[in-house]
Amino acid sequence: MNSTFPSDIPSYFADAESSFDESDIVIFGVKFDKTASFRSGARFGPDAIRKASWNFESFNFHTGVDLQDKSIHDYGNINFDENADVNQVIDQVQSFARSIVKKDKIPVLLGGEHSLSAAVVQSFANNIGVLSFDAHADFRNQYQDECYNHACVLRRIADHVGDEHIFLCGLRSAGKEEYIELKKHNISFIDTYTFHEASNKKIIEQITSSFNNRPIYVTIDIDVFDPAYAPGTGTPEPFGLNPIDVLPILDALSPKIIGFDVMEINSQFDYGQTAFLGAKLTRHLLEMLS
Ligand SMILES: [Mn+2]
Repeated sequence: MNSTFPSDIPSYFADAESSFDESDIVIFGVKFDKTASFRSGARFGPDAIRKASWNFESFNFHTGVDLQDKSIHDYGNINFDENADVNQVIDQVQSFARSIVKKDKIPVLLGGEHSLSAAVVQSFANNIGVLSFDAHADFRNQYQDECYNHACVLRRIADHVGDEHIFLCGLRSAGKEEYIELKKHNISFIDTYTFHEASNKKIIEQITSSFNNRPIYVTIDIDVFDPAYAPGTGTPEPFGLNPIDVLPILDALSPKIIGFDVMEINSQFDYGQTAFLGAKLTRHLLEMLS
């Protein structure tokens, strides 16, 4: 949709003005969505988030941070062969993310389909915890003959960090077999119905106690939010979270956060509101990272 964003805004994430070498945080995009099973188009996510990012003031009075004071580099999008399959792209993302992590910089992935998050998690040692915001369990061992399918991402993450070091927030959709697997593997989660009734304090306590002081990687599938806030996504699922309700959780965990991603934004299906939400969330997390 050409009219969603002005055409004369820069193509990089707003306020990400540092070079790679001088940066503490590296943003990169991956325009890949080949395993999409319902509505593809998450490949448009990275650039839509970047364009939307210019809508906001660089200073946020709520966090007290001016993003211009942070050393952030926007690498752009990772190049891959247009015939590349998901395994090849996963390998590329993993080695690129590893080059960031090795230099003690914080990786921030803009997706792209959710399967890519596993590659960034794998670029860290396996002594981390992963907080996943997702409407879906994505806990299938295989889907459509692929191990790295968007429907398997949490399972691949569990393979790396261990079942007990995952927390899933905002669940409201899982196949019956998948739900049984989730229970069998004893994955900690808070579903959207429980989340709605619980206090922030209780939710934060539950998450922090399950991570037991580990460093935390946060993966956000934008479909965790109610389609009223995030209609621009491949598999929208009603009864979702209200975006402002996740901020206290992110703020409480922020001293432990070592990287994050924002995935599955598909700007073909809305007027930009999902990309604006993704960009604002990205900015908020960037502001909170130490
Ligand atoms: Mn999802």
